[in-house]
Amino acid sequence: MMQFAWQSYKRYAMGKNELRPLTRDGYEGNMFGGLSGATVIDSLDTLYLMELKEEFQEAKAWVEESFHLNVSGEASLFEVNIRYIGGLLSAFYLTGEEVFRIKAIKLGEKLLPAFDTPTGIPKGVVNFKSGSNRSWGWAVAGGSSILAEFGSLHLEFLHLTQLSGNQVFAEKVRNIRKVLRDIDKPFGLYPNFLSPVSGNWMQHHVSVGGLGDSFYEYLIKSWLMSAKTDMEAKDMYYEALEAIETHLLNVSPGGLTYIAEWRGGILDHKMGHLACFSGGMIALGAEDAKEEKRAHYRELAAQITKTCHESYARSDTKLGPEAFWFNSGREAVATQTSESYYILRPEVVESYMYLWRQTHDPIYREWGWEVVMALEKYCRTEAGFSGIQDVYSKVPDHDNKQQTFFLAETLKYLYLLFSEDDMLSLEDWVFNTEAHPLPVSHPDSSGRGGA
Ligand code: DMJ
Repeated sequence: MMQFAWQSYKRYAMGKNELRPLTRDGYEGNMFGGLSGATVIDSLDTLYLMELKEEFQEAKAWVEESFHLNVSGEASLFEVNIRYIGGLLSAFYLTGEEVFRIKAIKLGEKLLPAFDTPTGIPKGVVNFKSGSNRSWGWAVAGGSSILAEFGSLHLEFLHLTQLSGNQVFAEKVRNIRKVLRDIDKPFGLYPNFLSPVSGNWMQHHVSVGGLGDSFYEYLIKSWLMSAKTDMEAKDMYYEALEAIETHLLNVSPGGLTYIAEWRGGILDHKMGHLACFSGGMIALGAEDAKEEKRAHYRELAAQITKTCHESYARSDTKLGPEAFWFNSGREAVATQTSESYYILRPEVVESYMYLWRQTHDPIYREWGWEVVMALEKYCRTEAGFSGIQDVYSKVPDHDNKQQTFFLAETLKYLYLLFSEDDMLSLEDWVFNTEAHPLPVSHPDSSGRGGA
């Protein structure tokens, strides 16, 4: 599947950000500030791991010859960080090739103007030409930074400092941590919108899905990546998880455990596909919890992952919708056609991978295989893989996009699900939120991971 996805991209869209398989052309999108080749950078480590050597060399050659950083558009700080910086860092740690290290650092420097705000909380958008920054227009009247965005820089920025010797990257993310640690949190919860000017929350919307998700993930992973020395990250993670459990966690009448969304105390009884990463996160964090909580977190992780599997199993295609609800007697299904699409997202197979590593219960490989079969049946087209508009229709209406995270994450997590545990051991690696592996900073480590 990876070979087919890569070769289709190479044939029709090499150097563009993403392949459009129906129209057989490339697409640049508007998130990357004029940078190209997002699929190349996002695919490097997956190709390398799968020992697709020729394909990896093609990707590497493109980075060496054609990946230019002298671009001048507006970029998403978050997306450039998780996809480009994350992809380049992993490629460096896996191969030791300098080109990846150098380009990661240069690109990191281009992101720094996003942090020029009164609080040091970065704005979401950075202009590569002028060095100005701004918030997304849709984020509480254009005045907010997004928790999942400014909260998902920590892993990559610490590695940028380690590989460049430049402390500025680490200082930026330590300051974000300090602001978040010191601020009052309603019921211990972290709302999704924060003003980078005043440092106050802008709206009391809390979600473990979109807008919030990877902030929580980066707390537990910061702890793990620090070889379990970053106590602050550890404490913030378990405190946040307790608040989520108290205020957002629910069990449906049919017995399905889910994490709802919280709006100033009122719950939306829905879970986004994005929130399904949380089964894996809770499993990953279970072993370092207080002893009396460990078994509980293992069980919670399994129950949430089971619910996410139900959202797949209850569709006609056996792929899950973008969001699913628990109300009016309907459970784990989308209630509007506008939420019925599947865009090749990874979160559910990501959780299967973590739960497999933790339990070795064969059910997770069975569920992963169901996804493989469904992808082959409904998402494979003649010229690459595509998302679909409606998981409840057996006649696929393709969305004409082979998302870069399909190659970075979905196919990588599926591959790891069917690999031995020492393939990127969780003792030695953490995955950034785009599934790019970064080495744990063991006290005796040389600074390079080695595969
Ligand atoms: C990816 O870019 C990352 O996993 C991000 O954290 C959330 N959205 C997509 C995949 O769904």
